[in-house]
Amino acid sequence: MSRGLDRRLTALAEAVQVADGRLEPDAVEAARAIVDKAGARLGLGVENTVVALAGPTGVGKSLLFNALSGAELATVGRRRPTTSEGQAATWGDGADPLLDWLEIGRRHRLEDGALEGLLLLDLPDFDSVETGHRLEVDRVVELADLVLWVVEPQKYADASLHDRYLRPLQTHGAAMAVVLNQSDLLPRSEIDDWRRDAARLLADDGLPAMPVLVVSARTGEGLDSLRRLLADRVTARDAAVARLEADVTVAARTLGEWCADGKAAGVQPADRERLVAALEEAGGVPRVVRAVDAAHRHRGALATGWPFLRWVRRLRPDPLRRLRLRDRAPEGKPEPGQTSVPQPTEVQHAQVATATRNLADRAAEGLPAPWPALARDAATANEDRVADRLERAVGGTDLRVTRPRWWRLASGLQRLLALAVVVGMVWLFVLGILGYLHIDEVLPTPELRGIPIPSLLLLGGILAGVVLAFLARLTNGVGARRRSRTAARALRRQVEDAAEELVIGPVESELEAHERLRASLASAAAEAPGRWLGSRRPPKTVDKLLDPPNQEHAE
Ligand SMILES: Nc1nc2c(ncn2[C@@H]2O[C@H](COP(=O)(O)OP(=O)(O)OP(=O)(O)O)[C@@H](O)[C@H]2O)c(=O)[nH]1
Ligand SMILES: [Mg+2]
Repeated sequence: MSRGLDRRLTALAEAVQVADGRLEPDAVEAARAIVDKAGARLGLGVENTVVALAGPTGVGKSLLFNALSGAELATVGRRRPTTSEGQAATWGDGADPLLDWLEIGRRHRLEDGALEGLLLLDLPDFDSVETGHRLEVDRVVELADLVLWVVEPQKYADASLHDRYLRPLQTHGAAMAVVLNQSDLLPRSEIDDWRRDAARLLADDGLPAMPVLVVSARTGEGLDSLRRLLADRVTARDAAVARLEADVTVAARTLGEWCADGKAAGVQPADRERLVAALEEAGGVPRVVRAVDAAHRHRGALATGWPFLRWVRRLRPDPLRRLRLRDRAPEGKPEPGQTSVPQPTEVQHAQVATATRNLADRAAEGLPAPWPALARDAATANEDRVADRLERAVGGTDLRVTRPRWWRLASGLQRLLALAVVVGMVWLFVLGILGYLHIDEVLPTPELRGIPIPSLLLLGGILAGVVLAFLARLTNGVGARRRSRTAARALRRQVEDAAEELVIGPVESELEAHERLRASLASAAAEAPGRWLGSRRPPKTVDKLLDPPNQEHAE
């Protein structure tokens, strides 16, 4: 019978789990209390039906209790308030665990076939001067399966009844009835007007379908109808489930006030892009990319430049070494605190913070409070870790700065050309000295096509070396650009991972939490989402659809 309720309770429990720590603690606690109460109540079985008599003082609750019990169990008094402690009359066996749970000490066992399973409670007055009475009534009204609101001709319109109990319990139409007592005090002609007026007030409270019974506890008039109503509910054993269903509906609606009826906008690609760009700036990525470019040119010049000018190059440090970055880091194995890439500046921090907040705000668009704040908190929760995480991302990136193979060839060639220059120079120097000593006839100078070979070696060596250096430089420029692009892509991937881990993941998990809450509340409320989610007060029509909420269990 209660499979639908079980499903709804499971859904509500899931919703409570998601809502915990996110939504208003009081509302979450209230929903959790419903889940706990329902578990306890269902655990005690639905064979017994708990019916509470509640109402203002002196309306005749105790007399009615006695009349239904057929015994002088309760004290009926003229001094108000009379009843100060709840007491129970039970029809049939097995009510004790339920009464223990209800914390009702005074118990009377009765025999009556028709009301077998009824557990009737006489309560103190709810508008008592005694706070203890009020608390006791509120406690039991919270737990009872069916509440009979007892009033009399003077008190049926009391604001405390309507404002404090009936209107807030709009959803509980199936778990309540109104008993107009002391009808013997009115002339017969006025009784119908009274009933009509009471029904009108109830309709105003949002309870148009609630049963209204006119009785007199003194004369016994109308008590048969009341007994019939009780017998019906007791034999149907549906009151406990109906009551809990109404409770679950209220809890789901209350939590639903913090839910949108659709999905959030989600993380926007443009915002993700801006965040990654800001993180790249903060992590010094442009600087590293420039260093990759410069390092390749630098190393290329050292390897392939004109040997006689290399010493100038050697005076300058290697741009990548200067940042203490490795050419080839094993990807995903960063070493924190190893690089000399500068820490983010204040301005860069601020830019990351702005991009983060914008991303969170836009992602949570379409959601009511507190979700935008939750998304923002999630997005900024890792703010302190940004600098470290970026350093790890940059330091751990495999920059893939490789030395091209042709450098060795070019380097060898340059060495050969340099040798030719030196040989030519020494040769010419020796020739010069021999000429000075006028013994240059001793060593004939070989020629190639009329050009003396030593001159050819010197000049040709210089010319070829410079041309080779120039061509190599052009090629190295191309290589540097290609390598810096590769490095930029690898760095971007790492920074994207960091953005995902620090900001985007946490934001998306909040949006998912909202989705989960929305879905579980929709199944907990057993209503189509959108009818009531996100609206502070559910529309009346929904109440009508749900009243009585146990219809679904009639099957
Ligand atoms: N005429 C008339 N008097 C009634 C009727 N029901 C109760 N009374 C009287 O109303 C007075 C109060 O009745 P109780 O049963 O003690 O009222 P109660 O609602 O239990 O009051 P508390 O215990 O103070 O909350 C008593 O004098 C009853 O005799 C009724 O149907 N007709
Ligand atoms: Mg009483």
